[in-house]
Amino acid sequence: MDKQRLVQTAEALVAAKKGILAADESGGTIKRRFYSINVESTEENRRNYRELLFRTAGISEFVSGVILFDETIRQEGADGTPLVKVLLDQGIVPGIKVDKGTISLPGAPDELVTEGLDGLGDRLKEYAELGAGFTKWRGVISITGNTPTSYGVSANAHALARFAALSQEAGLVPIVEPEILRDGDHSIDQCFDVTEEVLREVFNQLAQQKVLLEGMLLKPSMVISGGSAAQRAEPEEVAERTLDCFKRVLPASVPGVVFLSGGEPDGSVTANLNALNQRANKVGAPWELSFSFGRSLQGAPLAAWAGKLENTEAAALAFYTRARLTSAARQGNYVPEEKEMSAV
Ligand code: 5MM
Repeated sequence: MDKQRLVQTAEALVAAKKGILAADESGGTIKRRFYSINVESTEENRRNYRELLFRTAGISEFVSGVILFDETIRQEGADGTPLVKVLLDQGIVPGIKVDKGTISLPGAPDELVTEGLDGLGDRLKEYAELGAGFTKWRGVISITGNTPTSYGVSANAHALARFAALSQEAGLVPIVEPEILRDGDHSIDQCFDVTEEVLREVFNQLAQQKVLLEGMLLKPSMVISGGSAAQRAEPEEVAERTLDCFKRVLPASVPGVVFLSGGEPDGSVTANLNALNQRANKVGAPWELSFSFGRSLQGAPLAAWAGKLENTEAAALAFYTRARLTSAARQGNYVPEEKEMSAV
């Protein structure tokens, strides 16, 4: 394992002002996203849409890495240039989603566990040859009256750590994503408790499986109120509770946190990221607090594109604007813009 290279890549992914674009929607997810704009999910449409994101002029100012799906890492742009090269030529690190989605956890039908460990070592070797510098695996935890159970938490944490150890062995920086879904009416206190339990177990498993913490990134959800909670916590409280939780369970040797957006509206997820960085600037935090957003970076450009070639420029502008504002929030300098407010 080339430890130095892992550390360098992890640090580059959370370089100042920059974060990650999650464009790794699997077949079913991209189909749903395209359905929302009345576009058929063909290979050509998926290529055209993702290529326009990757070729958006100036995007490397804000984007350090892009998480790809298996199809995309093998795909060529309209002029025959591999999409991986389009990214590498701009100094953007290509990454790859390597999990194979979730199934019901045996013996715990209300919980999910992520598949994809079988044969992962060989797949990682191929992805490294194709140009990937990092990998991502997502575990899914939901907060309900009877979940998560300690069995559900430990099964997901174990798989995340197995994935991380295998990735580092292949020279790839693992992005460990234990997503606690926002669905439900739970309070921010319940989210705090579940986040603490999950991260504690994830880092316990990472330590047991000898993962180099300096050569990985954490992709968590923020500590927030459930999406349908009667009273939702404001950004300052989200920032305070999230950092308080992390201080208990997240080792300082992890170079960075790249938050997911989780389906939270663009305005509020950006304000939350901004409050997190403002608080970290004030009270201090050992980790870079950045982003690895899917929906919150792509909602506006997807709507502007609407599957039409003539909308490419408008979609690129929408993506550039969301990336610029998210980068501002990543530095604690975000000021909502009027145009942006009407677009979301
Ligand atoms: C972009 O969406 C990713 C792929 O999801 P599926 O495997 O369900 O198709 C997803 O893993 C994403 O990277 C994270 O959930 C973060 O995305 P959001 O939209 O929550 O920022």
